[in-house]
Amino acid sequence: MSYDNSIKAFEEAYRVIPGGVDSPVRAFSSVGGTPPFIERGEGAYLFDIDGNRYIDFVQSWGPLIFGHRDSDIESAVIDAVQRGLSFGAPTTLETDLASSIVSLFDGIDKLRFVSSGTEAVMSALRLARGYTGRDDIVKFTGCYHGHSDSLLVQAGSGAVTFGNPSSPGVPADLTKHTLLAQYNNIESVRKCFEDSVDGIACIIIEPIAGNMGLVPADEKFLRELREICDEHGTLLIFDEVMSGFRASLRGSQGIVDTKPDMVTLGKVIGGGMPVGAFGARAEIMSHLSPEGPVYQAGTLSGNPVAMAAGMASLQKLIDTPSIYDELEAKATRLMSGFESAANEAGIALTTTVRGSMFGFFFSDKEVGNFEDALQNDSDRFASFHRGMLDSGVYLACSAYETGFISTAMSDEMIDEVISITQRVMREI
Ligand code: HOZ
Repeated sequence: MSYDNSIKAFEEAYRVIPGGVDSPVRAFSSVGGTPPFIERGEGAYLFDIDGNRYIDFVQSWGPLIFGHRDSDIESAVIDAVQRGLSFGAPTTLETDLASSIVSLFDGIDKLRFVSSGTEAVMSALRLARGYTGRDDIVKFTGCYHGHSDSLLVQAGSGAVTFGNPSSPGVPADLTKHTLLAQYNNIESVRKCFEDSVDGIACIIIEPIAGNMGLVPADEKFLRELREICDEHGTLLIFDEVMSGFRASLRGSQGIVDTKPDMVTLGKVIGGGMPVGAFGARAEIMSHLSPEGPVYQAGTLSGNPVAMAAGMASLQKLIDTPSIYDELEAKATRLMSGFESAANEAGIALTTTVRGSMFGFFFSDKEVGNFEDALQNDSDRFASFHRGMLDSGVYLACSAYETGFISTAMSDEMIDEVISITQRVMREI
């Protein structure tokens, strides 16, 4: 496979964009080589500017449940574009999408749209602090909630990919209010409550963590978090930017019983367009401006083209709920194939599936938290990633990200990927 055009494009991008990319993980730094520059997507495939074709398991990091260029979503976007790109004024599209989403999430009466997951989480935290009158928050090592200051502490995703779990430029005065607990370890959460001086406004968690690889929280652990929050008057926030509409139609709520006080959603509800949202029961949301004093705003919030794409995508999911069983069966087929291939090659591999999300670690240990995830053999991951890419399989370019299945992938395509995997596992 030749990457000549991408290599040249990367050099040119490097001159005007830091690292040549607009989001760090995309630079391929942890797997080596040059990122393919993408020309177009079609169904299950991506095509790069060298004319290479890849089966795409990244799916724009989650949103493209129906693959690239789904005709319903494309028509809805074209129709919206023809009526105007942005108004900075209310449209009924926002109400339609908000109504559909709140009807799916128990305990969420209202939500507000923003333009990204980072913005959704940042705004949710401000609201939680404004509502409770407390400053401290609890987050879990390895959970990534976007790049806002309070949350860029021991974050997974791009931060850990580059070995910098926290970032310079984030004042210690801010992060002193971010208390860290270990994922799936309730004692570490209790300790945060003992240590907190200012009182804890909220616990924020990815109930299905997708940014330290795919690591779901135990049901018992989530129940215990709910109990602790109720005991202390602390809000429980489920960050479902990745798992919302991916793990199930109702995100983690379709899988476990525990209900959060707030939910943050992101890219997936935009069907490929930039969207985020945060929601809670009406009493909490009434603290938000203009109903209440907690300020939050955005010119592109609820953008009509993004709302139209999100609504078209969500409507298809609501109309065909069996999609989730099909996607999960495909993800399971792929991960079983990866496991058998690793087994035959004498390589240790642990895999996980949640709905259309899949993850794998080059490790013989079950992964229950960030510290376990770091035991992954990163050199082997890099060789595996390269071998798969060179064979036309586009996997996330970091061991600490999640893979995604789309409805555009057939069982035959997955079987073809499994036979490639068998060869690559033998070679690495
Ligand atoms: N770490 C982000 C996904 N979890 C990467 C997003 C991107 O580079 O587009």
